[in-house]
This record gives sequence, C-alpha cells and structure tokens, in this order.
Amino acid sequence: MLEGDLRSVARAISLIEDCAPEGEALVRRIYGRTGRAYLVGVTGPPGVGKSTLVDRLIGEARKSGQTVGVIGIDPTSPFTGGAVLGDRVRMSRHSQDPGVFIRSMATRGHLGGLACATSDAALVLDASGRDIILIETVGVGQDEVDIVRAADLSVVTLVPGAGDEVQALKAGIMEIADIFVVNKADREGADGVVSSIISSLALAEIPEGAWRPPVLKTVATEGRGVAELWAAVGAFRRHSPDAGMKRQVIRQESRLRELLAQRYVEQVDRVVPPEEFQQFVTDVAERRVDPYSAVEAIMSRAARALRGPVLNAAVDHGAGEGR
Ligand SMILES: Nc1nc2c(ncn2[C@@H]2O[C@H](COP(=O)(O)OP(=O)(O)OP(=O)(O)O)[C@@H](O)[C@H]2O)c(=O)[nH]1
Ligand SMILES: [Mg+2]
Repeated sequence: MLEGDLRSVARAISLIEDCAPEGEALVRRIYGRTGRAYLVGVTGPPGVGKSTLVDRLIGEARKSGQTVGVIGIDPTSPFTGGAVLGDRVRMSRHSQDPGVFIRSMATRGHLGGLACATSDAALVLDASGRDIILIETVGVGQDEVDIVRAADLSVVTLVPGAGDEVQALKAGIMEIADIFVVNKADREGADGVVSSIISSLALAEIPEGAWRPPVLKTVATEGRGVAELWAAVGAFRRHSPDAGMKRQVIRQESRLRELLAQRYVEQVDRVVPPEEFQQFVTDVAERRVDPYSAVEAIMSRAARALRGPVLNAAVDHGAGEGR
C-alpha cells in the first residue's frame, strides 16, 4: 500500500469503512507517513454537479502531473444504491489512468462516524503517495460539515434556482467555504446567486490580509471555468501555507476529543454491568434520579471499576481492544 499498489489501497479503505479493528491498527502504523497530500473538499446540495466538477478537477491535477485520489461520500446509496454507479460513470474518463484512484464510500446506514472513516481513508491515500485528494460530499448536515473541515481547502458548490443557496448558507457551510462555485452557469440566474453570496460575504467581516473566498462561475459539463477554479485552489494554497497546520490543530483537537468520548463510553460499557446501567436508565425514566446525577453516579461507578485490572489493560493498549 505504501508503494501505491491500488488493490492494497482499496483493501485498506474497505477495512476502514467496515470499522474493522485491522483498520485502526493500519492507521496506527501509517500515521507517521502521512501529512504530505493536499486535501480538497467539494461539497454542496444534491445534484449541483459536484461529481462532474471533481472529474474536471482530476483532469486539471493530472495536467500538472499530480496523482489523485478521490473519495466520494454517498449518504443516499444505502437507500437507493444508485448514485455510486452514477459517480463511476461520470468519472469514467479517468478509470484507465493509474494516476487516479476513485473510491465511493457508502455510509451503510450509519451517519455517525462517517467523518472519521473519511479522514482515515484520506490517510490511506496520503500514505500511498497521492498528491491531491478530492473529497466529494453532499452538504446537508453536521457530519458533512465535519468532513469538509477535515480538508485543507473547501469548495462549496451552489447552482442557480431552487433557493439552494440560502439553504446551504444557513446550514453553516458559509463559514467553511474557501472558494465558492456557482455551477450550471449556463442556466439563468447564475449572476444572482453570485451576488447573493458576495453580499453575504460582505457581512462576514473578513480581517485585513485574510483570504477572501472568491466566487467563481463554472459549467462543469463543458469544463468552463474549471481552469480558473484550479488556479484559485493554487492561489489559496500559496496564500495560506500555514493555514493547513492551523486546520490540522483544530481538526486533531476535535478528533481526539471525539475519540476520547467514544472510548470512554466503550470503557463504561465494559466495566459497568448492563443490568446496573439499565437500573440508572429506569431510575431516570421514573423520575427517581435526574440525568445529571445519574451520569455522575455512573462515572464514579466506572472509576471504581477502572482502578482495577482495566487500567493495566490500558497500559498494554492492544489495537482494537474493547470492540
Ligand atoms: N446544465 C448543466 N448541467 C450540469 C452541469 N454540471 C453538472 N450538470 C448535470 O447535473 C447532473 C448532476 O451532476 P452530478 O455531477 O452528478 O452532481 P452531484 O452534485 O455530484 O450529485 P450528487 O452526488 O447526487 O449530489 C448531471 O446530469 C450533470 O450532467 C452544468 O454546469 N450545467
Ligand atoms: Mg455526486
């Protein structure tokens, strides 16, 4: 995998996607070899042309001799099974190019954890030597916002009509955009969307000298405006060479806190017998105890148990322990 073997990369991502303990063990081993790739997130409401745009960006990256990994996040596929195939078809121009690796990841019905699976898959691509990693995600909720935060640069895509722009701006996508794209600019109303974004940006009070997100028009199907978009990616990268590290720190802090919370709950589940835990639940449901006191009681119960053998197990910290 570290030598870039595509079948190994695919298998590694499968382990991560399935939440297999081997996936975690793998990340532990490769982490020191990551941090080289540049991660570009492409997000926006359903059907705005993200895949078509990603396909064009692959082309631009390849023109400049860079290798590309693509992760498509597909929240719809557990229900419809359709869009993954759609992405493959749209990006099929690159399917014969070994410099391009495309992977669609389904959420398999779990919404939580998608963001972490995505960043772990990006680590695999990074370690395998990909220069650019493009992450496509439908911008609808917190999980997607988290995914976008995990990128070095975020492209937010909107289209004319349907009031999508207002919706996306409301969903907090506004704050995470480094570049705005108004795709389907061959349709009526593109200029209106551009000016509504610009007026929202005017309210955002961007500090002097800080990056001001450009608002670009594209027609992804024809490749119009894509060279300009790619140039804007390069401009952002040059403008904010240390932004990557700042984002890393923010990203890793929330990742660590999230992992810690998850591991702590797992640990509680391991040391507090289920019937005892259930008793707390019943007590809260029947109003004998309030939830805050119940949590405190559970925490002390767990702490008492943890003073025993589990602490030693934590010192051994075997991979996948406690799953
Ligand atoms: N007219 C026009 N159609 C476009 C443009 N870009 C993409 N499309 C079409 O819009 C449809 C959706 O494109 P996709 O690239 O699949 O959009 P998407 O955002 O990836 O969609 P989801 O992943 O399902 O959310 C396809 O039929 C594209 O051919 C454009 O610039 N102009
Ligand atoms: Mg798509």
